[in-house]
Amino acid sequence: MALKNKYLIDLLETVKKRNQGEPEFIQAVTEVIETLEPVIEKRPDLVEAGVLDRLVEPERQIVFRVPWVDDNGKVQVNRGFRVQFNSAIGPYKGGIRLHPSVYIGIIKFLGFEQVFKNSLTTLPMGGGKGGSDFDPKGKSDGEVMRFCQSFMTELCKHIGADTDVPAGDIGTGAREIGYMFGQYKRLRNEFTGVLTGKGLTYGGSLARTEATGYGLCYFTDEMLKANGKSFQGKTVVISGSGNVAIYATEKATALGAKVVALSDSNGYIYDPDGIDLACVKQLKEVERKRIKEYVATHPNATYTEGCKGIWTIKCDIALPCATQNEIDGESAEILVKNGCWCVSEGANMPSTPEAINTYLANGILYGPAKAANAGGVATSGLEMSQNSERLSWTFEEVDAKLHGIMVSIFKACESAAKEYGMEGNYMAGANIAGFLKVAEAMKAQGCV
Ligand code: NDP
Ligand code: 2IT
Repeated sequence: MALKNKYLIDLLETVKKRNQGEPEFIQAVTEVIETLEPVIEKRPDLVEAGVLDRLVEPERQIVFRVPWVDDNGKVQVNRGFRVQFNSAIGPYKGGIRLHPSVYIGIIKFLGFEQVFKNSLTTLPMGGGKGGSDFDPKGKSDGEVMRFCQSFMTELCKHIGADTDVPAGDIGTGAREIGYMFGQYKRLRNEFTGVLTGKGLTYGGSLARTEATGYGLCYFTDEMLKANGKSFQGKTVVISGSGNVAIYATEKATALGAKVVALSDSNGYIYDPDGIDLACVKQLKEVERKRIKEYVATHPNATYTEGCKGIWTIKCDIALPCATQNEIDGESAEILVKNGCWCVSEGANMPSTPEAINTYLANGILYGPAKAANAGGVATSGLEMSQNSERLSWTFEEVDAKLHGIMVSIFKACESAAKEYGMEGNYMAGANIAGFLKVAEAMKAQGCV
């Protein structure tokens, strides 16, 4: 999409100049600015208040050394990040990513998207993200614990239940959150809801583990229904085999679909009989093994090296649940050619701009990440509520609230897209609806 508005063209130029060497952040900002053009034309007051100029600059960025000692007694050093992007509508909120590819540009793109996503949830949460280039893969529990304790020793100075509340993301699950929570409590002598995704014995919420994958399917189901379709009897391909992929598989299957493929960064499995999720949970959640082990016990299934090939499998619905830019223009073309008619995003920014253009040009039902995967952080918001009132809700209560929130997010995307003349473009709808609440709050609070 080519921008026509001079103010937005100049703003994007400034963002590109100021954030050189951070292509993922520039990609995320470009998509939002492009879809906000009709809003900006209608709302000169927001331009006057400098809302967008402020929105593209994080409120605060913290970068720190994370030294820890490995099992051989050797000192290791990683780099830690927390980007506190926007607190207009609530305390900063967003996950912590532990992956060797992490650098400031990844954390900034994730923090920027989190601002809009959290706004869409209807809950009072600002946007933030953190992480480190530490790779938990192949590390012992002791090494992971020492890393997490060191990471939190610095991070604890910058977060708090009413300031900034981190959670999980790639490489950060219940184990890591537990070690971080323990260290925070010890350093601050405070038992508060400073992290979400906690274990159920110390303040975690039921259904938070399932929330992102379930929420993705609730959102997608609503999008399908609005277009006269459903999951029933459909073939689904899901990338990744981590937290989001596993619970998306569980819910899509419960809604009547057959999930035939999963992946990790080494390759993908294809099971024409439908994925045996109990086996995947055992392999990934308990044994921390690779997805290729699945075929050892499933003779009808095949394993193929390389993760990109998963998009060549014929399907009705594709749910990318691994990482950013995992579907490029070429993969999107193959999906369309093979008859795929719906792509809904569990991962953050899994589709390149070329892939998105291919979806839109071919009338694919496209559920954008900021809306489709918001169920995780929404349930984190529900965990914060439970922590504040020192009560725990039942699984059914949390799940029903999550379902209601995902339906309302779909409706917000649908109606914003329609109002601004882009009916059916839920990406534009998500960006616009997410933006407007934050923009009004920023304008009301003055130039801060
Ligand atoms: P996990 O760490 O549990 O799983 C990540 C999965 O994606 C693994 O199968 C991993 O494979 C694969 N993966 C990670 N990086 C790459 C890569 N560079 N190339 C190919 N495959 C890769 O993370 P989650 O399931 O929590 O997160 C998945 C996605 O969902 C991320 O984009 C995350 O930001 C997003 N998300 C997560 C939420 C949550 O609540 N957890 C909420 C909203 C979005 P391998 O094991 O080989 O690394
Ligand atoms: O990308 C995301 O929304 C998350 N990783 C979840 C963040 C959270 O605070 O639950």
